[in-house]
Amino acid sequence: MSLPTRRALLAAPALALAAAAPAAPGLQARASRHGRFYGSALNVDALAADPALLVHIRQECGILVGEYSFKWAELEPQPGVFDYAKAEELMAFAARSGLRMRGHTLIWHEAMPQWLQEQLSPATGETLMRRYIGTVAGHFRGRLAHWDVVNEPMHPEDGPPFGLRDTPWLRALGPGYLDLAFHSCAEADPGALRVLNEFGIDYAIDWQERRRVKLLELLAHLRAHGVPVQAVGMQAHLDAAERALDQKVLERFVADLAGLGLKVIVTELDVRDDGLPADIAVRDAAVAAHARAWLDAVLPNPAVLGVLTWGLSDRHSWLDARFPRRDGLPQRPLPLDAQLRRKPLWAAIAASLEQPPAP
Ligand code: 9MR
Repeated sequence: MSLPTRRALLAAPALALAAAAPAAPGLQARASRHGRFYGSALNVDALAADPALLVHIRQECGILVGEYSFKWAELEPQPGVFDYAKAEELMAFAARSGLRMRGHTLIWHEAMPQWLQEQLSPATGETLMRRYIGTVAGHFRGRLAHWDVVNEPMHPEDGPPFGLRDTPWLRALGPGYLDLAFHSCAEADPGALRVLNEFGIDYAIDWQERRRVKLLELLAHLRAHGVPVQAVGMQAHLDAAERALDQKVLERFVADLAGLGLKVIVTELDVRDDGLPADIAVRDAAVAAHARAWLDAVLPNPAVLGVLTWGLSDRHSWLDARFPRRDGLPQRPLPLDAQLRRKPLWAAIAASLEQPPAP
């Protein structure tokens, strides 16, 4: 087979070229060489609105997670009225694309429906939690690879034991809400890996060090008391302008998690660049180098099962609304740019995933 001439390439319709998925193996292909996975969060709206993105999702990913569609406010908008329509759209896309799904998330202090915030009390908490997890995890039983059973439970500054965040669940049930959540999930869908998912555990700065220390204490306690937590999700919402990335600290933390018998998943990787200059090449290089340094510290540990980014393309990221750049430019936090071209961050993730974990 002869290669197309430069003239033929130039003559090819630009649209066809732009729509074609890249031929080189995607991130999942690279991750799977060492038995790991790569995946992305996907917003259900993209299924109808962005077919070009879906081509690349299939090319790069082995697993997906709904960005919003599996949260309580979405699944049970009114008491006892369950609506799985959007979650099932994502499940169907994943199934016909040969992709696995993660469930995100059962118990969280955000995305709670209004009625739940009103009803949740020490008198109702246990029943509400048991019923919700039993119903929802039961509905998806056998179809999800993992559940983020409890999301973002840590906030040592709040004062409750174990560095736990002062949330409606904590106030209703005390620290035992975690036990109840993990046990209920284990009962309803024993095959889904049960994950505690957390952010702000990435850097060698005081408030994050406190979170790591307290999280390890909490997990040691849960494990010692037979609570069936099986993995920790390190969200990895990184900041390219943060200088306190200490690979030794990260290595130690992941080793400590593994020492408790836990698996680790990088669940929501992205790299904000609002602290960097406008120049795209400068930004892309800094974002890639930052993620590479973080991943190269975490991924060598064989307890790490895989990596997901919080979106695949810069077309859509929560960061633009949450941390808008002062110059008004869109952030460039994800592996593909807004035209769905692979960026230096893509290459950094690929290279880090390709290195064999330590034996
Ligand atoms: O990206 C998500 C955004 O679209 C939602 O409005 C928001 C609230 O449900 O959640 C965002 O995703 C968060 C995730 O669920 C948990 N970790 C932090 C993520 C970014 O805020």
